[in-house]
Parts: sequence; C-alpha cells; structure tokens
Amino acid sequence: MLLNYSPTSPFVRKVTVLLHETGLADQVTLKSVDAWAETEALTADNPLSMVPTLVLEDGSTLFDSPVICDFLDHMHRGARMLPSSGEARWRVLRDQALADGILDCAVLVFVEINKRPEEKRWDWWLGLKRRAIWRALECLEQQAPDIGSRVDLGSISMAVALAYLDLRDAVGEWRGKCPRLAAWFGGFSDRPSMRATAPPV
Ligand SMILES: N[C@@H](CCC(=O)N[C@@H](CS)C(=O)NCC(=O)O)C(=O)O
Repeated sequence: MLLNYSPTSPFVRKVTVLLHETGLADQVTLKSVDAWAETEALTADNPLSMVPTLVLEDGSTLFDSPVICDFLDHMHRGARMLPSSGEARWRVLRDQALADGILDCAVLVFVEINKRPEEKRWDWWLGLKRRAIWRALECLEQQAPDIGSRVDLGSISMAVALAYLDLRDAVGEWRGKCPRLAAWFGGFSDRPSMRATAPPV
C-alpha cells in the first residue's frame, strides 16, 4: 500500500501512529506530496487534493483519515483501535471527531496566518476558530482522567491534535489551563509510535 503523505500533516500522523501501534508500518510506503500544490500525482488519487490518501494494492484509493484508520484497523490481529460495537465505539468516534475538529480549526488558523496575505487577515475568523479550540480543550481537560492508559483511535487522535497545536502554536500556551490533559499528553507522547512519527522541527 502507498500513503500519500506530508510530514507535518496531523491527519497523516493519526494514520501513521495507528500504523505503528498496530504493527502495520512496514506494509505501507510513504509518498511525500504537497497537497496545496494540486499536483496530478495526488489529484489522480484524491480529487480533493488532500492528504492522507491511501492507495491499495489494486489501485483503489481511500480517504479521509477516519476511513483510512478504520480500514487499517481491519488488517491486524491486535486489539481494536476502533471498537466494532457498543458504547466504547461511540466514545472513540466522538473523541476522534472532537480531536479532528480541533485540527480543522488549527489548520484554518495556520492558513489564515501563513498563507493569506497579512493585510487580508480576518481577525474575526481567527478568533472564532481559536475560541472553538479552547472550548474543545476545556472539554478534553474534563475528560482527561477517564482517558487513562487507553490506546485507541480516540486517544491517538487527541494526542496528535495536541501535538499539532504545539507545532503551529495555534492558540499559544495551553498546558497551564489544562494541567491534567498536559500530564496525560506528556505520557502518551513518549510512546514509540509518537516518537517515530514526530514532524521535522
Ligand atoms: N478530513 C480530512 C482532513 C485532511 C486535511 O485537512 N489535510 C490537509 C493537510 S493537513 C490538506 O491536505 N490540505 C490541502 C488542501 O486543503 O488543499 C482527514 O481527516 O483526512
């Protein structure tokens, strides 16, 4: 399999952390692409020109990251990263949705600051997206004691989202307001899967 990827994309990182956690990393070749460049190399696999995009052995493609993670989770024999049914499934999917929502906002903040000409920067929009991130962080802080040592698609998504906030400095210092979340994140970040997928600094 081939994964269209960018080393700084947090959505890609969600997939690569899952690959490491499930022992599947050596079954996927990484192909670096600039998603923003709309190259034929990527749009042929994904009309949206987005990473991650997975190309299977038969040439068919899968996107986006939740779909890819669900697919990969059916390819290993270890503990399920996304429980197949029951309350645990909805909890993991909700955690993933909240973390992905943080990422959507953080990517928009990044675009607003780094890609839009400064004189056209829209402060109202930046404020809206940053406040959404803060509310989501408050929510994660409340549930931090319940995350414990869980390693699943929900906890992976949360850790990747927090790491991306740090990478892009999307909302500034957040650990002071979310000490329990910060403690959990510190531990999770030490996992080999997180170390192996850390973006270049
Ligand atoms: N919902 C998608 C989001 C993926 C995404 O936003 N990828 C970004 C990179 S972090 C991208 O490819 N952006 C290119 C573009 O928007 O043109 C997923 O979960 O995979």
